[in-house]
Amino acid sequence: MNAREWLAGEAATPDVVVLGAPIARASITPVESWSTPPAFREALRRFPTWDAEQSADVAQLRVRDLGDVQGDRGDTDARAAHQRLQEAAESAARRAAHVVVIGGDNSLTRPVMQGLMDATPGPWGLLTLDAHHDCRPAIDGSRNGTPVRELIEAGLPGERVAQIGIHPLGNAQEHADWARAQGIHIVPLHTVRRLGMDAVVTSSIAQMVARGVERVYVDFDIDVVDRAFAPACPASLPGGMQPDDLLRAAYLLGCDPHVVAADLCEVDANADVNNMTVRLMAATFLNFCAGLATRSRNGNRA
Ligand SMILES: [Mn+2]
Repeated sequence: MNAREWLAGEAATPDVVVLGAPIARASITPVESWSTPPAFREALRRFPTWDAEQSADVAQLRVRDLGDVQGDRGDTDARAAHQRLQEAAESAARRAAHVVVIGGDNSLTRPVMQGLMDATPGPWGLLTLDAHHDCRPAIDGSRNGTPVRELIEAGLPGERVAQIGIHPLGNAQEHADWARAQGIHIVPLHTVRRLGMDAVVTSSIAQMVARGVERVYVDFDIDVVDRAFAPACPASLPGGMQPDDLLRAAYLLGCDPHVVAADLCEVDANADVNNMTVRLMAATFLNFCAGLATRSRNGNRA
């Protein structure tokens, strides 16, 4: 069985549900990221369910793909699609302990996390793997550069946000200053390189837990990865994260009992080169799921 066949299984009581979010209208750069959820599913055909390094088989997880939420291609902006996504995320959270959303542009993070928080109120934290702070002010509504600011302004305490992989040339100073002033735990790329991904994931989660976080939502913005490996991300940069570090982070976060949900975003499959970005996205998802499978094998279901 390949990973595509696994995802097509129709578990009645799933451990993890998957939702596609084919949206693109909120992207600051015009993109066709509505094309990515189907390309992501196809890319899974290239992978087995077995992860030899972790000795984990994602097929041990009961999965249910709920399909794609209606996107925003027929709309003039993303507002209606964001509302649909928020409702879909809320109802997905009632079906399974874990929810994974496949974007779509990064504006999805705000409505999806809000839907999950509506379903399960409590002290949530947000951990991003992203070259950018996504702390632009939402003057023109929700965009792919605004979700972290919107969530904080809606009440998520900044000290319950951690950002791994911030790129030195990825952000305006005013947005970085705003992020710092909110108390966001910021881990720049050079710190990832100096300390290693295991150390920064462990310390980021520990920081959030020390600040009262019980449930962690992870935003995997694939543009955290070096542009040479992520050409389909409109805002990926040279000098970015190495793919193996992203994959390691995905596995570690899947293993962590605080982590309950994730999104993978910012890939425009129609702009990809030799499927390399979409396959990286698929591998990130599989590493996250291998972590979830390891967690349940260890009897540590969150
Ligand atoms: Mn982003």
